[in-house]
Amino acid sequence: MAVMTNKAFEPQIDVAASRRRANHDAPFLAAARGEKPSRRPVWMMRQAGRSLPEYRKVREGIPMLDSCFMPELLAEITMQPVRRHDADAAILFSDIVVPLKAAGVDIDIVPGRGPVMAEAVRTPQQIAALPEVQREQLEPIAQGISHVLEELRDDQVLIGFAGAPFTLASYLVEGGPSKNHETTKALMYSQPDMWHALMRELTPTITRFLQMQLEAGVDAIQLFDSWAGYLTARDYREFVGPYSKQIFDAVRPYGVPMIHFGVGTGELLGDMAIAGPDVVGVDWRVPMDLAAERVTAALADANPGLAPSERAKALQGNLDPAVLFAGPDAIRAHVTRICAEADRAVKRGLARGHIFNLGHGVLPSTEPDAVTRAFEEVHNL
Ligand code: 1CP
Repeated sequence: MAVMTNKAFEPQIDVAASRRRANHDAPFLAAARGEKPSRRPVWMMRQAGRSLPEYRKVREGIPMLDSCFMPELLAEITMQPVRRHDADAAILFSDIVVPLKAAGVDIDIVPGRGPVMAEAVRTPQQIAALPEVQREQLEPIAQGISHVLEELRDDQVLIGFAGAPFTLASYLVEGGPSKNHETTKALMYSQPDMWHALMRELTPTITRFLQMQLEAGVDAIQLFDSWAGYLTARDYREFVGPYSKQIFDAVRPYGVPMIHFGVGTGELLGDMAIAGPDVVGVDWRVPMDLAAERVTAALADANPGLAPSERAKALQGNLDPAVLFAGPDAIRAHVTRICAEADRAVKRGLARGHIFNLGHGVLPSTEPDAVTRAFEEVHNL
């Protein structure tokens, strides 16, 4: 069926309210914009939390979702990996379910498991009853962002984020983490109207979560569609991509780099680029130069009028998180290979720049020193 736009969804853009800093020389921003960075920027998904002893110490006795609403604590956790690893970007310590929690949805993060719903969302009534988050409900996070910005150096950036509608919907429909996302897909295939209604309910809340972060001063945003890789390109185009595109369209006026990432999305890279980000995140399964070819080919196909330079996006990625367990020689070899692949794409005009990252998040048992070493290798190249 055709995707209906939500008539009630008219995002209130307040670019003037943004408290962004003037950090134009930050390597992250240069790479994202296709300028030459003073060094290759690097940060890692899930760099905050999990693997760090200093994180486990400050979180002791505090439930995960409570910590996301404590301004000083969330700022401290956001800064820990930046101090330890000399990262070029901080990623806001939060979670993709935070806007739902803030809006009053009964959801918790269960240690060792992840987000779990008190009640899975599977009926039209439950979908219609999903609350839309209000700006005031997110105030502690805006305060936390201010604290982070006070501590970051001018050449470091703060990345805000949100979960994309599909990935968020998966937690709601399944009721928690899922291996195969079968209930979610069953809803999508058997009751498409209900699926689209769910997407339309989630899109404004996700947009508002990002707007709050942008107005509080984040320098870039990342839309995590972590589980989109479970879909075919055809399904992605019909059921998912249009809503992620609405979100990118809504926050583009803030003028900060926008990143789009999902796991196992080698077959979707082109469609995820078409949704409208400036930077495409690549998981570790696809070499960076091949990823660049897929992105530019899809954009050229979708819009034959685009100049070749407009087709090239910046790329982010793509070290396999498992390599961090393989010792210094393997880390150096893989970092060198990935940077060479990305540089090749840039030289051929297929990518605007490279932001080094993992192909997915830092695994909880990763040795923090291995992470520091990988950051050094990237900076020393
Ligand atoms: O008690 C704890 O420490 C809980 C573990 C934890 C942490 C540290 C969860 C539960 N979330 C987070 C923080 C978090 N979540 C961050 C900030 C930290 C950083 O990146 O450095 C971010 C960006 C997220 C985003 C997130 N949450 C995603 C998208 C990123 C990805 O990994 O693909 C997803 C899918 C979630 C859901 C989630 N939250 C937590 C867990 C364990 C999970 C995954 C569960 C599953 O497998 O479905």
